[in-house]
Parts: sequence; C-alpha cells; structure tokens
Amino acid sequence: MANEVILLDFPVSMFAARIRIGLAEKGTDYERIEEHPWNKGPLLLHMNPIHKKIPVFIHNGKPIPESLIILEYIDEVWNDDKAPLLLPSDPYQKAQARFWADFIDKKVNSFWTKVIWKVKGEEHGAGKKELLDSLKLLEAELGNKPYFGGDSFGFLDIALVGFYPWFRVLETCAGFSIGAECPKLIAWAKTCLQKESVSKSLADEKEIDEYVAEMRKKIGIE
Ligand code: GS8
Repeated sequence: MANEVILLDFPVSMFAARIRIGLAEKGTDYERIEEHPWNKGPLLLHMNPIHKKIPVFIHNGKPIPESLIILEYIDEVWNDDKAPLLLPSDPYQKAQARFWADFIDKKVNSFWTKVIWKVKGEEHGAGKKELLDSLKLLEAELGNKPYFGGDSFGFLDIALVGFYPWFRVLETCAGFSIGAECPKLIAWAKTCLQKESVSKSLADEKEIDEYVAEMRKKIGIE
C-alpha cells in the first residue's frame, strides 16, 4: 500500500514542531511543504478548510488538522515494535496526558498570545500572571520526573517542548525569567533537547526573532 506522508509545515510553529518530533520519534519519512499563516496557499485552504491553520498532516491524500489530533493519529498508525508509543497505554495515564496537553492549548497558548502580541495594558499584565501560573502548574505536574510520563519521553513532552525556543522572546516581553520561576521546567526542556528527534525539530531562534519582528510590524507594536 502506498504510504504517502505529507506535512504542511511552518518552521517557527510550536504546533508544527509537535508533528516533526512525533514523526522523528516514529522514524517515519515524510515530505514537508511549507505554508505561511499570513499567506495561505491553495493546498492549505483545501486541506484545512475549517480552521485554515498549520500544521496539516496528509496521509495517503487524507488530511488531518490540529496538532494534538495529528499526534494521536500518528501514534495509532505507526504502532509497532520499532515505533515507541507516544501516549501511555494505561487508560488513566492516557487521560492525564490528554488533559495536560489540552491545558497547554487552552491556557499556556492563550496567555502566551496575550503576553507576546499585546505588549501593553491590563490584558498584558493579567496574561503574564496567568501564563506564569500555568507554567508553574505544569512544573508541579512534572515533579521530579525526567519526563512528564516518567522515565520515557512521550506525548505530553512533545506537546510542550515546541514552546521552549520561544521562551526567550516570552521572557523579554513578560519581564520575568522562566529559569528563575520554573527551574525544573528548564531542566526538563534541556533533557528533551538531548534527543535528536527534538533538537532537529525545534524552531530556530533566529527564525523566531525574524518572525516576531515581522509580526510586530504587521500588528503595529514595533
Ligand atoms: C493551532 C495551530 C495554529 O495556531 C493546532 O494545530 O494545534 N490548534 C492548532 N497555527 C498557526 C501557525 S503557528 O502559530 C496558524 O496557522 N495560524 C493561521 C491563522 O490563525 O489564521
């Protein structure tokens, strides 16, 4: 059976990084097609007509949007002795991993957006506090484990680690040091970075800086 795997990708995206890491963990080859969130090509609009967002995973012509859903799909489809499971097999642990991944998208991501792109005013101040509280909750969930799921790298690590190269920008915008506030989270990110699947998949900091500069210009907060 043909096994055509395509990722509609955007290099600085923490969501697309999840898919790059997941596929690297599974040892799956794929074709990357770059899309840009402000200049959406016809393929992206056709493959993700509802949200029109990157990433989109296209498996044998069939599109799947939304990074966490894609990651679960990859985990189910590439599931043999050679491909480590990303989600725990225990139902309760699996539910926990999904809960915290959803927390990252609902809380960390929304406050993040407020802090990075809304640089002034009440919303910015509230966003900063909420973001820090969310990161601290994640740090408490991590505890003293090397990875969120215990001794092995998995779904929740992948869901969060894509944000790591953005920490520097965030610290500049928020005026706090994540390393000082959440030292265990930084140590965890560094452990994740020792894996080639992560180090080769994360966004490049210089590209992030360029994107942030373009984005600020675009929304008028230079
Ligand atoms: C978020 C994807 C997203 O925001 C997921 O896949 O998990 N919940 C989705 N993608 C951005 C690029 S990365 O910042 C995007 O495509 N934005 C375009 C838009 O908002 O129109």
